[in-house]
Amino acid sequence: MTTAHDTATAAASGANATERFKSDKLVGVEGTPPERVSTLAREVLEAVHATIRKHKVTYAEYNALKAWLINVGEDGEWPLFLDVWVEHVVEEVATEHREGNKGTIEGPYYVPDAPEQGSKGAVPMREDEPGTPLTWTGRVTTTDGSALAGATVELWHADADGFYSQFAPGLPEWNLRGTFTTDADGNFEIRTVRPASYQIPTDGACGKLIAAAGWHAWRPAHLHVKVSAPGHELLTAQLYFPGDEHNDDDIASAVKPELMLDPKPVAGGEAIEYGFVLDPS
Ligand code: MBD
Ligand code: FE
Repeated sequence: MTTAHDTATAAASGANATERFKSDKLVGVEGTPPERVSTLAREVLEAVHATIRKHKVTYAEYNALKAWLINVGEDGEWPLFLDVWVEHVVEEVATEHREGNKGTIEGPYYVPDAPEQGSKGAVPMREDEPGTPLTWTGRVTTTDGSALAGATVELWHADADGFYSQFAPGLPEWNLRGTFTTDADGNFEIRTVRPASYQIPTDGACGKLIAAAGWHAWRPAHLHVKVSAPGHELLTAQLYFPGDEHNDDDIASAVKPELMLDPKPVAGGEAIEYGFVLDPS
């Protein structure tokens, strides 16, 4: 039997992430004053120049860098590279004013418009979906504690083998991706399965960097969410499971103590309780 394991490649998931990004995001610097573009570009380049001087970078190393950067593009891994090693600082700066829930990075595998499941239901999954069943209950409130009815909770996560639908082959289109809407009291209840820890693709340019540097390629198991309500800031977050061996050395630096779940064993699986507090916009 052919499984996603046998056929998932960096080139395939990277190309998907690149196409996805190009179709979803408004990209451009229109409206950004030239002084700001100049400052940012100059300071990034100055940091590169300083590194070259400090470490006396050789022509061999410079050419290896050039070849590697070309590979990142060829493998479609710019979304992966940037989201793993850069996005966490952008997220930190963007959300430092918040009083509500802590968030974290979006990463490369979000897809908008996942199927609507109401306030209570299961995410789309295969009949024999592997993994420990999870029942997740929670409430969405605003910073003064009042419930937000009709708030949207979008959930997406890897399966029990660490694969994301639409980025690894062989999975139903919306597997483990769903959109939920809070009820009149701000509550939701979601049934899904526990995801596995995630290893970023090792056969592409990012994997080459990791191997050459002697790093590891792992993210701890996580559930991705986007939570939104009219008049409130969009919250993008990930929730983590205690005891995962990569909670303390996530390659994407995206774990925060506030985002740790506390799963309780129940008949037929585990129950988790986690709600969200949104900042008024
Ligand atoms: C992921 O699943 C992820 O969440 C991030 C941030 C980067 C790579 C893969
Ligand atoms: Fe992820």
